[in-house]
Formats: sequence, structure tokens, C-alpha cells
Amino acid sequence: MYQPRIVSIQDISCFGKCSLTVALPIISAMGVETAIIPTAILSTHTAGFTGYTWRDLTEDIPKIAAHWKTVGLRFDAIYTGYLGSFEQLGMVKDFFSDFGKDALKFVDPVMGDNGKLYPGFTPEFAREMANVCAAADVIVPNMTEACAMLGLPYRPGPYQEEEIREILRRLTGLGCRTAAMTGVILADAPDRQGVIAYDSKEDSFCSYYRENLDVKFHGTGDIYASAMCGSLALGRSLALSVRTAVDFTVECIEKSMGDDEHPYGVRFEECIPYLTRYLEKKD
Ligand code: PXL
Repeated sequence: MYQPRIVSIQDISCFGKCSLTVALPIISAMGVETAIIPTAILSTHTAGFTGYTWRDLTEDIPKIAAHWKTVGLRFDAIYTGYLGSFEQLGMVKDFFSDFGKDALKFVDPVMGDNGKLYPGFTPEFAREMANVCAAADVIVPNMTEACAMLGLPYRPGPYQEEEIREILRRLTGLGCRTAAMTGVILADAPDRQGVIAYDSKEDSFCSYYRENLDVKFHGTGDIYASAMCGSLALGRSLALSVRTAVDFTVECIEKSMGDDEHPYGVRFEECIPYLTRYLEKKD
């Protein structure tokens, strides 16, 4: 049977359960081959830690891509996450041109949360990230990232559904077919949290919510994006992939609630054995 292959382009945070250290196990557990291009090696992620080390691997990216061209590698999906510089954004666009013709280009424009950009990110960087999103097929920003990319003022939720829909229309107006907003809480149902996705080609929206767990863990956006990209690479529909990713993320958060030892990341490892259960669900 055909095995899909994803390449994920983002950093390795050696400690902290995010970016490649969650993308690799989650996508692999879905039965999807996972190639990687590490963009930097950090001792920890940048949220909640200070004094972390950072080895930049920018110059390796075009070299890896050039070698892969000689090997003739092909990918079913290209999944980008945290990217650390303008130069890397340009390289991702080049990678899309070189390897993206038949691949799903999936961009998680990781830049911030709760109205704040992570250390080192600027409004100018967000505008350039919008250009990467323009070249993508599917993007999965949260409200902070969507507002930064569109140059809109951020307002904390809950939101009206039409507000989110309008932002998703504007995001796809950048050039990508599909935009999915993560971490959505609507005013008429504040006890739920979920994702609204818009397929601009079909002009259709889908959404999926679960109970709003009143806790914050780092790295859940990466878990969500990895599961959604893995599901799409398996050829599953947008609606089903959103649902799979939300359900898996919620399960990981539930496993971690009450565990004060690990605020830097969720206990996703204990949920991985059950991940394939979601894949049995069909449209
Ligand atoms: O989880 C997103 C992420 C990935 N990589 C690094 C980060 C963050 C968020 O802060 O700092 C290095």
C-alpha cells in the first residue's frame, strides 16, 4: 500500500515538546513517513525559558534541498512550523517552488499567542509570513497570528462566528486555498473551543468544537498542526482532519491536566498509542 511522505521544516527545541520533537512522533504514528529539515537547534523553546542556546541552520536548508533534488525526492506534503528569520521564509518559498508542485503546502505560521508575538518576532516578520501563507495550500493560524499577518488589531475572544469567517476569507485572499483558525471560542457558546476552517475553492466552512478546557499548555498548536497535516496527507477530508486533530489535541491536554510538573508541554506520548483510533473514522 502507498505510504505518504511529509517533510517538516521547523526547529528542534531539544527540550520542551514542540516543533520537530512532536511533529516526528505524531506524524510517524499516523503511518506517514516524516522527513525533516531542522532550521535551528535550541536548548529549549523560547516561551517560558530564558537563556536558551540557538544554533542557526539556515545555511543548511538550501544545501539539503539541492541534494534532495539530485536524489529526485518527492513529498505528499510540506509542513512548515516555527521559522526564525526572513531568510528562512524566503527559503521556504523556494522549497515550495522546487518541491511543492504536487505536494500539499501546509503552513503553521507560528509567531505568537494570546495577542503577543513570541520573542524575536515583529510585525514586519508577520507581513513576510503572510507571503509564505500566500504560497501555501492550507494555513492554520491562531487569532494572534492571523491579526499580525493581516495587520489587524488583536482583540481577545470570545468572537462572533462571522468575525472569524471574515478573517478566514481575508486570509485565503492572500492566495492559499484553505485557512483554519485554531483556538476559537465563540460568544454564543463560550464553554466550547475549537477550529473553524474555510475552503475558498468550495466557498464552504466547517468547524469542530470540544469543551473549553481552562488550561494553557505550550506546544499544543504544534500537536494540532502535526495531526491535521498527517491526516490530510493520508487523503482524509478537511472536516475529518480538523476533527481528528482537535480530538487528539484535547486528549493530550486532558492527560496533562493537574500535572504541574510539565507546564512547558503536554503528555502527548501517552496518547500516541490511541492516535490510530481516530484514523479509523471515515467521512
Ligand atoms: O511551539 C511553537 C514553537 C516552536 N519552536 C520554538 C518556539 C515555539 C514557541 O514559542 O519557541 C523554538
